[in-house]
Amino acid sequence: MGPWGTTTGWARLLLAAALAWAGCGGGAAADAPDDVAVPDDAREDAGRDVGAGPCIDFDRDGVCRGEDCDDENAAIRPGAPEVCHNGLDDDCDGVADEGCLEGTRAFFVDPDSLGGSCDDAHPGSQTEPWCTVAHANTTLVAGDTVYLRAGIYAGETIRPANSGKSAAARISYAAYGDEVVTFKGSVYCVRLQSRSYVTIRGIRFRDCERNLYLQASHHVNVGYCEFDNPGGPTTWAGSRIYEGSTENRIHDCVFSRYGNESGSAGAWEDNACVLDIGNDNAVDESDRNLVVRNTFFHGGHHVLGVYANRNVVRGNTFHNENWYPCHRPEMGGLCGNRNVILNTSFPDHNIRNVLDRNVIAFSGVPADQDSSAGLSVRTRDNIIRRNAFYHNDSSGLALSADGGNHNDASGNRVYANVFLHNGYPALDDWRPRQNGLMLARWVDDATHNPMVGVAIKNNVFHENQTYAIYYYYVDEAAQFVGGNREEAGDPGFVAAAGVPDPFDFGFYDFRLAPGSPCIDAGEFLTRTTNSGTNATVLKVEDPGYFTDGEGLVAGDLIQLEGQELAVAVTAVDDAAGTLTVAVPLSWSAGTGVSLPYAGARPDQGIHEFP
Ligand SMILES: [Ca+2]
Ligand SMILES: [Ca+2]
Ligand SMILES: [Ca+2]
Ligand SMILES: [Ca+2]
Repeated sequence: MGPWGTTTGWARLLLAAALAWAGCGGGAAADAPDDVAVPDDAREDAGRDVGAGPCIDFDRDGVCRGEDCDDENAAIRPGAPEVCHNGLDDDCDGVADEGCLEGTRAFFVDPDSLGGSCDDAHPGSQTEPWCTVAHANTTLVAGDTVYLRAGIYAGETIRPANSGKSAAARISYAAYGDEVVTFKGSVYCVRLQSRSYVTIRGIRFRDCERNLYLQASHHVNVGYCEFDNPGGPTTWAGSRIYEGSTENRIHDCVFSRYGNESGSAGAWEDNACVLDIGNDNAVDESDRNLVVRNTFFHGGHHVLGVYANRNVVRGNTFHNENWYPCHRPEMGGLCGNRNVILNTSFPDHNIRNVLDRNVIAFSGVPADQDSSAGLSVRTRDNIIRRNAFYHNDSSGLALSADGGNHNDASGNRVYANVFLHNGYPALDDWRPRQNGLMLARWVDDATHNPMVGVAIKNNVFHENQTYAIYYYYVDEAAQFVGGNREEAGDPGFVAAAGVPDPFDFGFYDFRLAPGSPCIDAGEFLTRTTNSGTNATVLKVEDPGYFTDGEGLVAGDLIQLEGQELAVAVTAVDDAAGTLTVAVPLSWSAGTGVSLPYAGARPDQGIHEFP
């Protein structure tokens, strides 16, 4: 059995949490059998499963949705070849990119001499291993893998002198088998500057001053790692992907605990964040990175910040309930904050990010303000869909222009999300903070961009305190709003009662139960403006609902009104107003366009029934 032929126990726990939201657990049928390293779903054990139901096979790969860990990508299914280095689990065995380091030239670092006495003058074999990662850094060339044996790596940094050359010829650092490899107390855990094609896998990092720093680097894969700072932050960002770092893939990791209260009496501040992509204060094209199936929690100012373009953030879980000591006796001396922020100082930048199928929950009370949203968006034209927003302190989602003309939240496409029980701020009794979704310009003057063209469709709002959607100095008539279920009674989810522990991501089940009023109650997202016969270019009113996957994941499947075939989008042209699809279709002008749906029309919410 080679390294990563099996999955460690802690990785299994992560997978269980991530799969519940990555689409793999969203199907109508039973969860995966136990022999694929995913524990049984607690919901089934509690007798709450809705049953197998009919076979839905949107991607027509011959595997029904419940057994297909991605039913919107025909290349991903049980039995498919595992595609290496894409950060995805192509064969649905519960592990991404397994076996992909086998066959590379292997070296060993073994500080505790488990396989043989270590010496950096050794050849680096399993029985004659090196002692230090520092030596590996200077030695590895493209095509090499260094396996790290169990132990504490105090003060070490992953910082290769060379780059890999291609996806197949990488430089890789991996924990050996299931062994527990822990870096501790380094100035940097990982520091890559102008490096590419590097893989880091299965390593725990504790209390490094800076965790994962990817600077001007590309095609770096980081999987099954943990970055945690119980000792508190030493700078603003625990991890950063910046200065034009692109096409990096961060998957199946845990990023946690980077934040505290700073300042002094009368001016307490919320300090630090867990991971930033791009730069809030400069144009930084750290675009098209993939952040998939990670768990993020406990940041000071936020957990994840995105300040760049076309990044894909999919199937992650976020929470930031009150956790760090602060001077708020009314909160028991503990503060939290927002989960995710998309911000910019340059309104023409930092657009078109995709936030899909994430859980964004339990934002907390900051050290410096009275409330926080789950997701705060101050940039344009992002796709925010199929996320579950619940129990956030103020809004689940806040679209705002906090920085005046530095910000512009126009043109976001907010669809098929669930907003449950947001907007009950512990300390803030101001009505704009008490809703599911808020669109706000704080000042109604020319120094604040108007917010226009926001699409809000097919979302389900339930048990948010005051309103589903609240507009503050924003013209509702200038947005595209329709097909939502806005505080209209029980939406008929499979399981949405009670209050989960913030770490229990499987507690709610936002699939629709039989008889749900959300079934077939959504709208088509856009409509064609041309007609076609066996054609592949659809002109549509608004192509911005859809993504071609940015070269990171498969393009969206779309399905036309009155048709059963879902086909993949291969290009989205905003300027031309077109979608190009992989398989020819025939349609008339005015035909509705949706993500894949069953029945007569799309459903409301995250999951299509049955
Ligand atoms: Ca399928
Ligand atoms: Ca599939
Ligand atoms: Ca796999
Ligand atoms: Ca893969």
